[in-house]
Amino acid sequence: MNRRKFCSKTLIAGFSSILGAPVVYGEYLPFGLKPIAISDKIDFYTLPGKHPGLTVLNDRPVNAETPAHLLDDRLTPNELFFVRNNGLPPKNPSAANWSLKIEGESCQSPQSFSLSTLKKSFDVVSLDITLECGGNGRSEFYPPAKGNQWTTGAVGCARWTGVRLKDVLTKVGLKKDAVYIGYYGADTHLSGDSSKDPISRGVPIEKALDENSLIAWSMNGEDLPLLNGYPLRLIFGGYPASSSGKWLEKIVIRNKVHDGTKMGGSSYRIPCDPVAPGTKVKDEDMCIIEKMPVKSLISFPRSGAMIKTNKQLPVRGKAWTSAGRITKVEISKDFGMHWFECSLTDSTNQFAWQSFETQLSFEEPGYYEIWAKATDEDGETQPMLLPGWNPKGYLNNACHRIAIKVS
Ligand SMILES: Nc1nc2c(c(=O)[nH]1)N[C@H]1C(S)=C(S)[C@@H](COP(=O)(O)O)O[C@H]1N2
Ligand SMILES: [Mo]
Repeated sequence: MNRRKFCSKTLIAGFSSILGAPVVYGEYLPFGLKPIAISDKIDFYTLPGKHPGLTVLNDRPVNAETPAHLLDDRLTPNELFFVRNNGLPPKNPSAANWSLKIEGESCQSPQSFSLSTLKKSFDVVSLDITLECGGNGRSEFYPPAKGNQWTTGAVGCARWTGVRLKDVLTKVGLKKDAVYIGYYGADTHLSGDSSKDPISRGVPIEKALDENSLIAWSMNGEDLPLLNGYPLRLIFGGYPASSSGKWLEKIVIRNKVHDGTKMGGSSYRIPCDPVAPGTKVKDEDMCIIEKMPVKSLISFPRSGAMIKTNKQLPVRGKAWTSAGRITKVEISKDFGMHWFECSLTDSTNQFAWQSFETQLSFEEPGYYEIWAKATDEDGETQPMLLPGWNPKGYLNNACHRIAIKVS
């Protein structure tokens, strides 16, 4: 019998330093084998309160997306909800000492509300609302757009509980010239410069006064996770999620379009008129995104699934829109030549995503793609190929595609 040959102590020490952790049974590791976490580049980096299956795109600021197959739940669990930070979250925010200021040139009587006053003084409502980052799908644009290379997972739908922003704004009073609101959060700029905001965006006053616009402290019946804005945030369905301010400390009522950080230039703005890919667009020709497009995503099976011929394969997913409700979701297995209509659940309220489901079977062995396409109440539908290129790669609502191998 051959005696096993083991790795030397020096080699094990080297592995340990690459892994950032001691290799506990290192002395038994056969010579010639490398820890798989080195050869497969396994990522042990997990975010506090978040599922290890999230794809971390950046850790400073934290940006993490949810793989499509982990978006199969009717409501996205808190630990699976994507994270998009522009700065550094507050360290240990205290709900007990939290206060929300409402002020601004178009505010009649500026006021501060503690979290408990908010909860006591206004109607408490819960709504299922989809949040999607304006840059979701950015990775597909060509020429490429700078920024987090989101694939499909900067989206989720949760049940948010809080008070209507409208009720709070009515309490402090709007001056006649109020046209916009802006938010400020307790997160800090990456540079450490406290005079700079990581982001301070907002919405037109009509959107702020919408029944569905919330100041929320709870997500799926629990406190907000720290990374999703604990203890208080704004929720605006149908808008780019960048308007849903996290760690909310202050709302300003403005007599002009809010001019906070990331309201101008190419941030969350697209050419007012379509441009050819790669075009440089002047600031004055850019318009603020005020509507997220109709979209869908296949959450089962996961891309790369292998199945047998003539087996019924269940296919499931989610669809959402800023306009009313989704009226139809179709699936194709032949690159969009033929489409099959799926069964579709109702939405619980406006801006909630809806679940679709169908079954497919495949007669011939080989490679297939399954594509999904949603249509909303306005008759808007998803393009099969990339929609209009824009400098920052926003609003990609091309059909979601997954790959299947049949044998
Ligand atoms: N204070 C604050 N609010 C913020 C952000 C931020 O960096 N700071 N990011 C915005 C952006 S760009 C998005 S897409 C959403 C992401 O919300 P989530 O991290 O809860 O998924 O929060 C928005 N609200
Ligand atoms: Mo975003």
